[in-house]
Amino acid sequence: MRILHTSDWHLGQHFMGKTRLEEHHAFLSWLVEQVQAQAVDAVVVVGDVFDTGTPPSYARELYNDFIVKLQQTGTQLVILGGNHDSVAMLNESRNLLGCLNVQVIPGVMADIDEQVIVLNNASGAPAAVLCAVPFIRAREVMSSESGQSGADKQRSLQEAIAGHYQQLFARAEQHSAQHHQQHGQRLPIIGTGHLTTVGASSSDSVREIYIGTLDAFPVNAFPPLDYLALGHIHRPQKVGAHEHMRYCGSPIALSFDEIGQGKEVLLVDFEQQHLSAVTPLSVPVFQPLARLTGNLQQLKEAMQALAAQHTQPVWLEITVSEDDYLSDLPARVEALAEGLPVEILLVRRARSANQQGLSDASGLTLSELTPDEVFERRLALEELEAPVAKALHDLYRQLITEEELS
Ligand SMILES: [Mn+2]
Repeated sequence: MRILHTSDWHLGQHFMGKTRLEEHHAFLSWLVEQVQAQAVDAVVVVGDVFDTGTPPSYARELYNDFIVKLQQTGTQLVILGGNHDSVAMLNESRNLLGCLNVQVIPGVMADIDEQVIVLNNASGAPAAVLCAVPFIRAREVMSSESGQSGADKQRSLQEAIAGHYQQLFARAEQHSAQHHQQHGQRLPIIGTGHLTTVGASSSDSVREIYIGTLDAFPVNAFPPLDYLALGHIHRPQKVGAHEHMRYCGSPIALSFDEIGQGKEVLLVDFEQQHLSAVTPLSVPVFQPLARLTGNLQQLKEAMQALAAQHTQPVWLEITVSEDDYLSDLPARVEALAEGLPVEILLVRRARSANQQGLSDASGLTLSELTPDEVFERRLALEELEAPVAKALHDLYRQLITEEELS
């Protein structure tokens, strides 16, 4: 039995004025080829299929076309909702896709038996049970108790999520035991999740981690699954040192800080009833990205070096040092790129990090700052004593957490 574990496609992502359509199209074509070449029995997509709850038509078309192509290979597909996905939007085509060997779990289901899915091998025989857990919204698993502090809410949510896993796991064990009675062999139990667990590291494009939706779900609160397919974190990694608890990561770099992460999907094999191997498959780089830092002269040389290494245009994030006081900096940087196969998506000033104020003489724009940085900068404009500043900072965190949990 071979599963392909992937997540965090973010179809329809708008990236500093660029569309990812070409990359996503290339990735999904590659994925269908791999499914055939690697004899995959089931594909599991662990959330953030789309970048927003209202994806553009071309992104929906990519999704639909992928499903049609995969269906032609006879491979079972399970789609889970992530925090970027709209439950309602994924739900629209759920029944329709059910006719195409696709199970869509947009959110926690009213009938949780629908989240226990039997996965079949190539010959159509049951080979694994999936506890299909999407991104969990607090209101789906707990009733709001007013008066609870942010920390209490966090704890209640954690307990509710753990309870949800236990419920599904108990049902999956029944399936497995029944199979054992009939065929003398239990079925491996696979779980999914779209959340942060302790030990996982993050990146810029996973903003929720910094502002704390669910800080981190403890690894030991998961039931004893044979394999746990995780999504949400874009860097592929094991959780702790556990071979069987994995983030597959996003298939394309979704922010400049994801450059060089080695994007992959995971082939997960079960022999008899046990996990036998997890094999990463490297996803080709369909659009090269690079980050360059230096003064104007150094940047010019770095751009020329990059141009010599790549045949297709490289998307650049530029940080200018030394020369960053120049008021016509963007134009000067653009001029450096003239005639070279590079496209500059973002120009930063090295000194901006030390400068105060929301917008300042350097012309630093809001788009170069994260929401947290905006708050910190605004706070820095006030002359506050340290305890007051800290209290305001804590209140801000708490507000953000409560907003995310409500
Ligand atoms: Mn996510």
